[in-house]
Amino acid sequence: MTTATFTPAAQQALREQTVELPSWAFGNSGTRFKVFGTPGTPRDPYEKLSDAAQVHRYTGITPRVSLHIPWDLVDDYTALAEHARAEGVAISVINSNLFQDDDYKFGSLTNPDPAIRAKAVAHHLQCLDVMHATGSKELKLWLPDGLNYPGQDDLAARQERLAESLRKIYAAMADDETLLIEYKFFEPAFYATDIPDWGTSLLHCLALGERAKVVLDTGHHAPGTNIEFIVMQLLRAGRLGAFDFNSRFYADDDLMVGAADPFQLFRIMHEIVKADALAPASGVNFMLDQCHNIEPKIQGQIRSVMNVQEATAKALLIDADALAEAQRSGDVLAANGLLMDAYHTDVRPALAALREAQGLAGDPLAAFRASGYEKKVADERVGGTQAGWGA
Ligand code: PSV
Ligand code: MN
Repeated sequence: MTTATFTPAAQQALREQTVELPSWAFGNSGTRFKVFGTPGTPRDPYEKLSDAAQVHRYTGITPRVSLHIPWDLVDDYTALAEHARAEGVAISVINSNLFQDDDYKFGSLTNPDPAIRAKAVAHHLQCLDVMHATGSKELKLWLPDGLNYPGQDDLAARQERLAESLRKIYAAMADDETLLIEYKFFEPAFYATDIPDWGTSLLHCLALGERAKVVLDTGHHAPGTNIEFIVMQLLRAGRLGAFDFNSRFYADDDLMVGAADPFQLFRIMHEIVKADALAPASGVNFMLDQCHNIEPKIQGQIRSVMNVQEATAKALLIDADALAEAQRSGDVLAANGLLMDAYHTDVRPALAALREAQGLAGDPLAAFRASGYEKKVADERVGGTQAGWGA
């Protein structure tokens, strides 16, 4: 395998790249069959942020953490934000939760009952309060609403109710705050989901205004979907607000990004690099949305960040001029070959050198494993209840 050397521009892009971490990745998670506990798992949002800060300490590119409300409810968000800052990270996107309240059995923002819709809207106002106390500027909404059976409710009426609920949330937001609307094709609903695809999400965003943007989550598509096409189209429209990295073999598996299909990740990063959307200034928030059910959680996050960096570095290696020329002249094999050459280049030594030049360990995973942090927290975090979905 050829090894890479980065151009100064590629080095700069890799230095500027950031990836946001999800607080929930540090708590326990699992399937409906079993949730395995791990010694040292955080018991509250403070400990989750401390663990997230470890990922930033070793990778240097994960300075922000997403919270999920009410999983990350605390009495004092100013104190939580201060704790994050002291640990070296910042609280960023606030995620609402519309999927764990008994009232939402038949929908939240789309529910036929106006009182339940009002409750779901009010939850977003609570999330806005959290944003104001923490300095967050982005509110993320994933809508689990949908139907299990044809005829269960009126498909069009649900869209109208949704539009009205979203208008109320959007109207409560300040001019410098962004509403991120995530789509997912199925689960928990099996017949029809109310925001199943990027088109539906985009239509609602367009109706709301410029500060409403689409969230693309890798695991939220039918098998075989060309995700890089969607990335390209949303970037063209200026409406890709956030990208939830993870990988999947079957459905919404939430496994480590780059684990199932590193070539797909490379193709996605190619579109992002081409559209100049990599840098934080592009306005696209790249995040991990993952659950580490069986692997050590902090290590799983570090590995994921490294996988994103490797795919990005390979995308940055593509000879854009040669590619444009091959495309212009209709040289299909040369064009495809340029992508494959970049994909098959080993970028790991060059990335290690880049990290070392920034004062980081060349191998963040090995450095973290050798640090003793996991043993330290396992010894310290005795008693209490380990965090998981719902806490
Ligand atoms: C839904 O499956 C989702 O991707 C949304 O982003 C949620 O907020 C998140 O997972 C919870 O893990
Ligand atoms: Mn997601």
